[in-house]
Amino acid sequence: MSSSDVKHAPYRTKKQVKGLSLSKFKQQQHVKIMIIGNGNVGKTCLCTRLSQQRFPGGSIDEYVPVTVDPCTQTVHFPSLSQQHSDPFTVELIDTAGGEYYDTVREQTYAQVDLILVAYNCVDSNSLQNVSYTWLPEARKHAPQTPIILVSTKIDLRHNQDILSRKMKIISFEEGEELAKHSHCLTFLETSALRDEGCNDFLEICVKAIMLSKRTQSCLLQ
Ligand SMILES: Nc1nc2c(ncn2[C@@H]2O[C@H](COP(=O)(O)OP(=O)(O)O)[C@@H](O)[C@H]2O)c(=O)[nH]1
Ligand SMILES: [Mg+2]
Repeated sequence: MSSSDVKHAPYRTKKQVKGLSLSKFKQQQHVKIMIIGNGNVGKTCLCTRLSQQRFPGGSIDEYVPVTVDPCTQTVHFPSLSQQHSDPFTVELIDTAGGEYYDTVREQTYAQVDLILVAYNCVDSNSLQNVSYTWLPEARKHAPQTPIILVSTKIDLRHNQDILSRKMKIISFEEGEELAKHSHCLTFLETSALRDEGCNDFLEICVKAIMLSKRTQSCLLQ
């Protein structure tokens, strides 16, 4: 099936996705999520924040890793536990560029329930590559899989160095516009460093997956 034949669930705001009740959905206890985007946009730091509730190395200066190993974790969402008595597991798969990693990444697309496409909100090149590289690659290998567009490092919008260098700062509205236009399911902004937009991030991912599965099963009937 080519990507043009696929009907994706319509764009929803973060609030709309978060407000969904999981009890409406056929339950799936284990989901797999991968993250893609330019090198250095903060994918590994976001995965570490989401899975281990910390920033790698503790601070920017001590930062080392290129990728984190795929990590499966049981997620306890306060708002989900009332709707869900069984534990819910989310497997987060980090990725990187380079020849070896390209093959691994391409093989991973077929296995995941959701793709996070990340860009850094003070790096226009990383945003351009969302349209030129990452969304086309994701749609090619996984035409039906829902995508969430993710803006990273939003703490840098207030960084004195960035402000004094008059660098272009990509706004929430610009990110949301691209997400709508590209048929992403929603748009989320994060700072792994300052732990902003991270504590309900996986809850929204899980709800986005369920929403997308429901849309696709309705379309098949
Ligand atoms: N200011 C800021 N820096 C970050 C944040 N997340 C990651 N970084 C820094 O950005 C660089 C690249 O991060 P990394 O997670 O390795 O990017 P990846 O190549 O996309 O996996 C590192 O120097 C991190 O310390 C963030 O939320 N805020
Ligand atoms: Mg990395």
